[in-house]
Amino acid sequence: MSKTAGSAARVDVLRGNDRSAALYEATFRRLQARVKALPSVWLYDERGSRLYERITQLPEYYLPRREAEILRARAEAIARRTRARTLIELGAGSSNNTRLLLEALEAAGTLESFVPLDVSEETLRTTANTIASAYPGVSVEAIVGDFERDLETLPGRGARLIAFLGSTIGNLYPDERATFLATLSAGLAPDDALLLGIDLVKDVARLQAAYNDRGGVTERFVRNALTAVNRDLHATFDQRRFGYEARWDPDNEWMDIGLRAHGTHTVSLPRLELEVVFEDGEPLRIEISSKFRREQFELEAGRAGLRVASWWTDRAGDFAVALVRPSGKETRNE
Ligand code: AVI
Repeated sequence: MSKTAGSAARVDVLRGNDRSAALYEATFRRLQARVKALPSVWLYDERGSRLYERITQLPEYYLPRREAEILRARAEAIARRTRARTLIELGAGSSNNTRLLLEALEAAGTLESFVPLDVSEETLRTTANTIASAYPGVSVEAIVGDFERDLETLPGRGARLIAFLGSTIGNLYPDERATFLATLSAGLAPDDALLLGIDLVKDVARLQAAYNDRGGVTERFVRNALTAVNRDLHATFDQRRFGYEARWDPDNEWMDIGLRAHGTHTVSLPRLELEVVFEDGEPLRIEISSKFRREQFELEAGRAGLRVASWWTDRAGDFAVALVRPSGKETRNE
């Protein structure tokens, strides 16, 4: 389905019904896994997307500021080296840091189109229209879709730069990450490039603080996943019967973010014909947020047929931005 918004932005909605069916199926499966979990897509309804925007402004949540520091210093080099005609952004949200790339690519005179992709239609429409008015020379073709399922059909003319910022790659489980990178890699032409925002392993206290902010915004964001499941699946999650918990898992090097049951109780999900028993103290994982080391990331990229052409960090070494190319495919730009 294609809808033209009031401004110059175009918004395509991909396979809305299929997406819901896949989400319900994944919800059914994960609630019965050894460690119970919900797919993290539930976090990003309209309210969740707004709460996430608030998280990005929190003093404890250093990620977007570190990424902006790197992009401010490197956007011109990225534009020069990629000469991208199409900028695609996966999981675009409000595209705040992406504006640094848009500006550099526009100044380099190569950019023709911007393709933001996100699951949250309302947020995407706002972003697409704001960017269409700020960059009248760039055609904005937004896609409501899922960055894990809709990679095969990414559009674009000429050299494409596919940005996946904010360390959202860390929200994928390792096997999902491998599939994601391999699928992206298979669809890349020799002149295409990926730009990934990657949060790095660091002092545990700082990581814990970033996901346990004093104002409780992250807790509200995470609890909103239960509200969304209750609304869409007529489920009976009771917020009072769960406590918020975000803790560092040193074995997997990820933040384990979710809720823990207070008291043994049963939750019904009538639309899935499912009853789930939570034991007292049992965790319900809502998302993971993996933190990375350079060598490990390069290995993973290599396994997917990708090579890290550049790896830039902020001054404090908290965060990295990687420019990644398909390996073994000739490029004219490097
Ligand atoms: C979107 N993603 C990179 C965020 C993160 O840091 O993993 C989601 C988030 N969850 C809690 N705070 C932020």
